[in-house]
Amino acid sequence: MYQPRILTIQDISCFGKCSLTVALPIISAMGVETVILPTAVLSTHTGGFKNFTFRDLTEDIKPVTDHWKAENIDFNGIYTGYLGSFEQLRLVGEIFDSFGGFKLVDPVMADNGKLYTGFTPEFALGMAKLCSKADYIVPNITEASFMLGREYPGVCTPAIARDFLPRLLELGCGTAVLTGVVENDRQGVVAYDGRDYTEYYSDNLDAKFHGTGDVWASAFCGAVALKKDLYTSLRIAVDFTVSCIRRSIGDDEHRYGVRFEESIGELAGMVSAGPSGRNKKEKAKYRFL
Ligand code: PXL
Repeated sequence: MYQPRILTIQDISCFGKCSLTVALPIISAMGVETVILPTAVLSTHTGGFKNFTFRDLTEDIKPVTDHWKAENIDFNGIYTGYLGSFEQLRLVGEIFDSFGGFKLVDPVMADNGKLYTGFTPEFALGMAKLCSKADYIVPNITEASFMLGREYPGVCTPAIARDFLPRLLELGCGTAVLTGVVENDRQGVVAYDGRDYTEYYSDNLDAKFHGTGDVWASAFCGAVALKKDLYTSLRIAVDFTVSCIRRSIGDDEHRYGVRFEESIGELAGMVSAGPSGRNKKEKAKYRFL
């Protein structure tokens, strides 16, 4: 039976529950073969930790992908997350050109109006160029602001999302998804493919944990690889992320990452659950823009 295979390209933060240490288990749990290309190995992620180690693996990227080419290995999709340098952006662009499947770019760089340690506004423009080659991009509003050179508007409302999304599409991607959109007491995502806006919201849990963007993007990648429609893919990713956050609330020891391990068993059910969400009942329940 058909099993999709995706490649995910991002760092390994050994401690801290983000990037590859969440992408690999989450996408695998969805029944999708997950090939990894680590771009760097860090002792921890860079959010809130000091003196972390950083082993750059840029030099290994080309030999690894050359070997895959020689072995005729290919993919149904490629999902990129945290990338650490202009050279890595260039190499990933080459990989996009020479391997198959959908291309999903999570331009991991920033949150809450600020760039993460080590990133510059120029890097954000380089990331915007990589987005031109993507079928899907999934920035938060801070990353979108830096990539478009626009002022950070603060909380991303649905109206702000509708203002930003057409401009994100002008970067050249197929579908842009803004994550972290807040509508009253709900939080969710809004997508735009140049024709339709598609949105999905769940409860707005008043909690901030590191790595939730990576959890969301990983579940979204798995759902797209399984050929779920856009609405269903957004829904699976939001519902899974909310489940992970819910389990983590009150756990002040683990703000460096959510307790996704305890929710991972729910993913198989979310993936196999019937309707696409575009039937009448679902349409009545969730408002489309
Ligand atoms: O969660 C995103 C992420 C991934 N990888 C590294 C990070 C961060 C966010 O800070 O530092 C190394």
